Amino acid sequence: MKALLIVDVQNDFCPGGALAVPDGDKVVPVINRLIDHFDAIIQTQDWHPKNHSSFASSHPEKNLYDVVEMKYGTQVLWPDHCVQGTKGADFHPDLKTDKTQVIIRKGFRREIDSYSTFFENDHKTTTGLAGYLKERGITDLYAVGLATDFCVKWSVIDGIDEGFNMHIVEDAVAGIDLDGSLEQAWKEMKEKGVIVTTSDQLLS
Ligand code: VGL
Ligand code: ZN
Repeated sequence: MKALLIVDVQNDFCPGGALAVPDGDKVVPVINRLIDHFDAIIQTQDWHPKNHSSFASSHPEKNLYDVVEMKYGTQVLWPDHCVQGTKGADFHPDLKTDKTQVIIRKGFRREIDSYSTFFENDHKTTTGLAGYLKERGITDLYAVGLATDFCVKWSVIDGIDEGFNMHIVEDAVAGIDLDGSLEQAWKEMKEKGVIVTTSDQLLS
C-alpha cells in the first residue's frame, strides 16, 4: 500500500507568506494531479503557538535565521509563521484536500520545534504517524510539499529509519535553501536511500 505525504503546503510557505519558499506554490498543481493515484493521503500542518521558541521574535537578542543551541540540539530561528488559527497556517487555497484522511499537526509545543512528520526535533517525541501507517499496512510513502531542506528532508530520513520505503517526487517539492541547505538535503536523503521519482513517472 502506498500513501502520499503532503508536507506543509500552507500559505506562509508560499509566495507572499511569512516564510515563503521560492516557487512554493508551484508544487500545488503537481500534487493535485497525484492525489487520485494513492491508497491513502496524509497531510502535515506546521501549527505553532504564538511565541513559539523557534521564532526569532522569541529571542530578542538574536537575528532572523541565527542558529541557536536548544536543549534538543541546534535550532534555526525563523520569522513568525504558521501561527495556530491564522490564515498563514491554512493550506494553500488551491490544494485539493478533500481526499486527505489524516492531518498531522506539528510544532504545537512551545518549547520544541518539529520538522519531521514522525518525531519532534528531539528525535524522541513521536507524532504517532509510524504506528498509524503500520496499522494501515502502508509500506511506501511518497513525500511532496515544502520545504525540501527542512520538513520534507527530516520526514524522509525518519521514515527510512522507521522502516518505510521513502520516495520523493522531485517536481512536487521546493526548498528554502539557507547556506547550501538544499544541496545538502538532497545529498543526505540520497545517502540514506530515498527513491527519487517524478510526477510524470508516477502518472505514466
Ligand atoms: C518548515 C521551517 C520552519 C518546513 C517549518 O515546513 O520545512 N521549515 N517550520
Ligand atoms: Zn515551523
